[in-house]
Amino acid sequence: MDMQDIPDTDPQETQEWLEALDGVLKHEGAQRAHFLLEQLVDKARRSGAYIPFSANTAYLNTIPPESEEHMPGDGALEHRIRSYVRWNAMAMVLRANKDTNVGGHIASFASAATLYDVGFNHFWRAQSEKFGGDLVFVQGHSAPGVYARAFILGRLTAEQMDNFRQEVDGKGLSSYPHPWLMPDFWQFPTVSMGLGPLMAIYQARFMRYMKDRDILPAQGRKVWAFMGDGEMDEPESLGAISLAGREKLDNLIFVINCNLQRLDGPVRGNGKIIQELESDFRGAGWNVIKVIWGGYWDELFMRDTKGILLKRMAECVDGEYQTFKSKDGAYVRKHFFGKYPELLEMVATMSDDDIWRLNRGGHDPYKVYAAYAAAMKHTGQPTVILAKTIKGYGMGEAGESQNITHQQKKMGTSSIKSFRDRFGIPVPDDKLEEVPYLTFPEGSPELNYMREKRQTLGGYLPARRRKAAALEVPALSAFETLLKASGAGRELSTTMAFVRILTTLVRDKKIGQYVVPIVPDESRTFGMEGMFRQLGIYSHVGQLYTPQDADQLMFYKEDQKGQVLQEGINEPGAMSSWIAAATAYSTHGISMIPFYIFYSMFGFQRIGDLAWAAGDMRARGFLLGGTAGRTTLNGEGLQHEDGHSHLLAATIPNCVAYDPTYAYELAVIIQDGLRRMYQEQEDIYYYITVMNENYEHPAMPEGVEKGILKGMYLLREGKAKKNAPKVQLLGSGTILREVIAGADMLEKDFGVAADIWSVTSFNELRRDGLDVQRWNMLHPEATPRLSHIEICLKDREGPVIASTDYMKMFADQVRGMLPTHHFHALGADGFGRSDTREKLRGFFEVDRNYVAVAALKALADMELVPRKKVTEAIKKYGIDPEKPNPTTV
Ligand SMILES: Cc1ncc(C[n+]2csc(CCOP(=O)(O)OP(=O)(O)O)c2C)c(N)n1
Ligand SMILES: [Mg+2]
Repeated sequence: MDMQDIPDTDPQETQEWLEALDGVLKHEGAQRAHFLLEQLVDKARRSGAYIPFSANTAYLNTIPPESEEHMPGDGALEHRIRSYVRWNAMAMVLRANKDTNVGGHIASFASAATLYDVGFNHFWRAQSEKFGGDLVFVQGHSAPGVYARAFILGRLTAEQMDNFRQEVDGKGLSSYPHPWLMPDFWQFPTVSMGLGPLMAIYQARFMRYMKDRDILPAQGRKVWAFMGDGEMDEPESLGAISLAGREKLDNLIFVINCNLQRLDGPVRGNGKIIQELESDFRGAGWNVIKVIWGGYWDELFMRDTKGILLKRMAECVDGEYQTFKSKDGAYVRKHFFGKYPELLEMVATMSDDDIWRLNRGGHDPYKVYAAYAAAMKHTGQPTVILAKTIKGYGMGEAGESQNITHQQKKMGTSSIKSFRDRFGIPVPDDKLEEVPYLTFPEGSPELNYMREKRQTLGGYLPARRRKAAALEVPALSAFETLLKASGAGRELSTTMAFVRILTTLVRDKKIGQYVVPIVPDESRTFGMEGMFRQLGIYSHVGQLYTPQDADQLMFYKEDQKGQVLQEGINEPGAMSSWIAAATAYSTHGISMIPFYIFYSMFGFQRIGDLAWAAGDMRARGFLLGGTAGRTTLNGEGLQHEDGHSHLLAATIPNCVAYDPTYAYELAVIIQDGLRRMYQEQEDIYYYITVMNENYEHPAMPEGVEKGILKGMYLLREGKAKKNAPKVQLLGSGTILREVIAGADMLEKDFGVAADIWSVTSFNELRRDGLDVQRWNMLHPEATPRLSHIEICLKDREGPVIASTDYMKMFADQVRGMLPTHHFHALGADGFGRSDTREKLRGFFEVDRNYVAVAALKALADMELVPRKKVTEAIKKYGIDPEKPNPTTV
């Protein structure tokens, strides 16, 4: 039974207990009262009474009026400024949609205007010489409001405002916060709902990590994240809140704009989203500040001695609250207050307009200020502010509190007129249809006030820093041992090679401390457990226990100055940490070098949208897809064997992906990545697959570095007799070794000369090829340019056979770059399964046998060998031609 449904069987007794409590509160304080209450509950429970747990407090503001910190500054002036911002935000959407239909949102910001305004005027500190700055995640659909304010401040022009959502010709404004599109303005992409809250938590944690490791000074910086109430009822949004609570991230403030609606209708028509979120967050250890009611209600609360108003507030569901605000004062009187005679009596002297004016907390700057001020001061917990607002506030009949309001981008003149009147906007009737932008003249008190406020807080926001000081990255010679042959019988995997590179980097005097190894509970899988002891696992509280393996060399060492981020098992958390590290050059002005290694199968396909956001954010860092390939991770199976992560990586324009085979290739790729990202400060990030298959590694051949980076180089020239048929064999990752074996078989068994190419990146070859083709199309009479793959193969004879551990589509990417070559791609399409590598490679038809057969078949198609040679090879290599297609079984 809910608290509110339990009948009061003895009001006098109730009164006595309440008075006793009042006495304690008055004379001994809240802490003592809290102690006594907990004792009572504990006693009752231990006596066997069933007292269900509730993490909820009354449906009231958390901060009582007498405890509110008073807002400094000029409230009337701020109201006028906010009204102009509201108007311009609406105007830019209406104007942009007059003849373009490009869309935009009015209702979200209309509900959130006060929440942003108070922050801009009083709280959010910009990055400056002396101060690192607060990080503000703006909710995606509120972007027009942020542009509107920047416009009034002269940071954006009217032309830009008119080009809202029309970016192609330049001087446009992006639809939502996108650092890729507005790299000096937006810091955090938030419009893929759910990612903002998740990333904000890890930003706060990473900020603390940098501080604990003495890379950042302690400055009391905060991460502020705005989000919608609809956005907050999803796993991505709520899933990480327990981490923030557990780690006591008091540098984090969430502001949830509870306008009770999402896109289609109410968030919780039959319940109360604020109460639901309150218990979620309190249960997760957060400080919850509810800002439900505005100041006009305060007097009514004072008169509500019997708690009837509170009861009515508690029993109304959000669907009703929404409906009230879509009607008028008379409706609210009848349907809200009208339920109880005492309440009707309470508002008897109020006009319908007075009733209509009874405001919600999120629209009352004084209440919002008090909440923000309390959040800033709160220590030991993250804070969430649950602000109740009205969606489409001010839009009147065009959308206020209406289900259709989210996507409303047109408003009739009468709605614009009432908006004007409601906010006192000086636009005459005959100009209404034009919806002109408003500014405050130079020297006006409003403009001076706005500027002064921002000056006090260190400068304008949002603002994004594009570069940090360049790092001095080590030369390739730092990885010398990997450039040499591993030696006879000394086998290692590329994962082991990677760990050696990482170990070298963390020891580097210049950049070692900026390296951030990130592993999602998989260090032992990748042979990285040596780093536990060597670098320490980051923990804000250090290590409060003796680890079980304390007597061992590589014990599980947690440390406040630990460098390794040891994250949870599934990837969104670790990826969010990686993003925070990979954007530290911008958010903190210090380049960090994150290496996040994970099972490649649990990478892009699990956290694809975060990888996309990382591209948008211009993240710089390394992602390592471990245990990669469809057939290389023997024994696991369908869910673990990845045959497509490179294709997913290819969808991100600034993600550079490689599938190396040899330790020296990996060293060249990582060294160049360091140079490009941290020395040249290119806004790219790397995806590199590494494998757990052990084999010998040759020494780096002379002069191959450029080819490695461009995507392919000649590894071995075919050496068969004169006039022998020739083939070009391409391979990547571990399958390159099958290609080499296939080449040997072709030469030995069929006298075919096979040139072998190590393809480190089909993705890069394709990008380069497309770029060249585009140029050639647009310059039809110029000497055609050649792509890298064309340069490699132009003087080489014979068909091209490419084999990889990924879907055929992966190698097929270069088919169109080779118009004069016969091309055939082998690849591992279909669901994976468990077995040995050898069996799997036969099953998926990517092994040496298939390389040889495919090469012979291509030669037969070109009439360079007789067809019966292909049949002979099929027989000789034990291939069953009637074997089912692996994609179908
Ligand atoms: C991942 C994702 N799915 C869907 C959308 C489309 N979408 C945009 S806003 C919105 C509703 C937002 O409601 P709420 O979070 O309450 O924000 P409000 O506009 O009410 O402040 C939806 C479904 C999106 N942006 N991202
Ligand atoms: Mg909402």
